[in-house]
Amino acid sequence: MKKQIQSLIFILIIILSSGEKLYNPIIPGYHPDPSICRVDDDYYIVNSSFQYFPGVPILHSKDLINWEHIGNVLDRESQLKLDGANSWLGVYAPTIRYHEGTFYMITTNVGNGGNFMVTSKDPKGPWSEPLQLSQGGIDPSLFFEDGKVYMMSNPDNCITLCEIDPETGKQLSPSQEIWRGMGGRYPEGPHIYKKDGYYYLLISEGGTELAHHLTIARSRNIYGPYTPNPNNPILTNCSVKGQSLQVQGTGHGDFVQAKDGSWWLVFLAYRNFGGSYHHIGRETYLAPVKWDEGKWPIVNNGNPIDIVMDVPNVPEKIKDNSKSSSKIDKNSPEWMYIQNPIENNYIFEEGKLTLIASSSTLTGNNKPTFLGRRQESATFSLETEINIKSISEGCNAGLTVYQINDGHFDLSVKKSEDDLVEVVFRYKIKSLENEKNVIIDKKTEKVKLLISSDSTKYTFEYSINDKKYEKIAEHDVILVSTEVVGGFTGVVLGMFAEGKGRAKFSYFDYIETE
Ligand code: 6LW
Repeated sequence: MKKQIQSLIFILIIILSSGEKLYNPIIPGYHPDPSICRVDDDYYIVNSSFQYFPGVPILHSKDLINWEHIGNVLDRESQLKLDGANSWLGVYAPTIRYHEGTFYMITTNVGNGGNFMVTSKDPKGPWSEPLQLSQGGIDPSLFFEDGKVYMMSNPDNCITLCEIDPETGKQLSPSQEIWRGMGGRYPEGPHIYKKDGYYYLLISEGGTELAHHLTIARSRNIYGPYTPNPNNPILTNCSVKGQSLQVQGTGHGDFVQAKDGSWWLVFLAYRNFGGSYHHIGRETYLAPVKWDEGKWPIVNNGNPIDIVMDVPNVPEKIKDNSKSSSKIDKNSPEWMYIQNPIENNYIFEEGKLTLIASSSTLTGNNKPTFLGRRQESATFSLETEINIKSISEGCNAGLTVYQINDGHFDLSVKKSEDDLVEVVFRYKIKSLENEKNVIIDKKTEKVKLLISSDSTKYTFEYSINDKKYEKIAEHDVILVSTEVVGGFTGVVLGMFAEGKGRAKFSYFDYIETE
């Protein structure tokens, strides 16, 4: 009863605080390939995570607008091996589904084992050990009906369906091709929904870049034949109406029906900054869907997606103050390692972190010592402090603006074996590399490092013993954009240590300044 009253009060608050504008993205920063499910009043979204550990962030919302990162589905090495993974590999698009008291998450580990599924009664975890699945392709999804569990994915550029045993993962029926899409490249991201006697098959085409779009087909039989919607694509910004918008690359979506019967689509898109470039990754968006009985779904009235859209009765975005600053906290789900961490290289104390350098550099990408969080706002400032006494000879430690192992800016403090102390700014942008060093007094006690962005540039500064900040470099954000350095992720802001020995970070202050 108490729970029902709480839910009623919450719904009342939402109605009273609803507006006419929908602000996107609903989950900013690198959160691609969203999949969603609703259980009563609660919504859950999962995203792909690629080379980062833990994998597959899971977020919770009561209203589709305000989201909280509640955990990560794959948080043990036994569930997720990331040997050799970079921003092109690792965990691709996941699907989340809820069926008869159990949550299912199915995804692909590209480079380390392929398709697998985990389950849990509680979305916060712990999730089960993985069940390996034999059907290939990427972007697996699940559909439950009459005691049967169907899996779909896209081997050989064709959406393919089979039946599986959810207890063992064993394939129970042959893989059968069901749709090749409308002829766009990379038919992927399939999901099946049953509505008004039809099986609707939603997919992405065009690849995850500018031409990305969503198409849909339907059939009275789950195995087809599927008839395409004459009005495909049902979502695209790659059109005359969408061509000048900052939001591009709309695709990879999943429908959800709210308790009031309304339909919504979550999907990915990216925001361009400084031209046709995006650097903070593919983000999670929301749009209203009109889906009348027996008819095809219409997304956002057939209009392209913008940052602000007129949508009636949308819950208000409540500014989450905890997001404006990040603390070093081992237990907070936002923190990520590159590949499986070497646990002993990370010593957490209240708000502080000692990093022990691994033998790999960031560029070398073999379990480098790194801890970071997504850049979720185009404008931000990030500061840390390193006590000079805490750095070992031979250690280079600092902050990184990291897109991929061959695409990052780094600002650090380095102690050489001859006790020389330097502030180092360097970049690695594909085959371009450079380093700028400022020698500082050995008697310096502490160095502060500051990275900020106004959405078009990153500025790199340092301060010696609390004196005024000095700028060491400033570079266009587009240099670490997906268009320049590649990968499927977005910028992650992190601390790293290379070389030998250790260094202690006194804090990590990330503040969104938008
Ligand atoms: C993902 C595919 C896609 O698995 O890109 O945008 C791939 N869509 O569906 C990596 O995110």
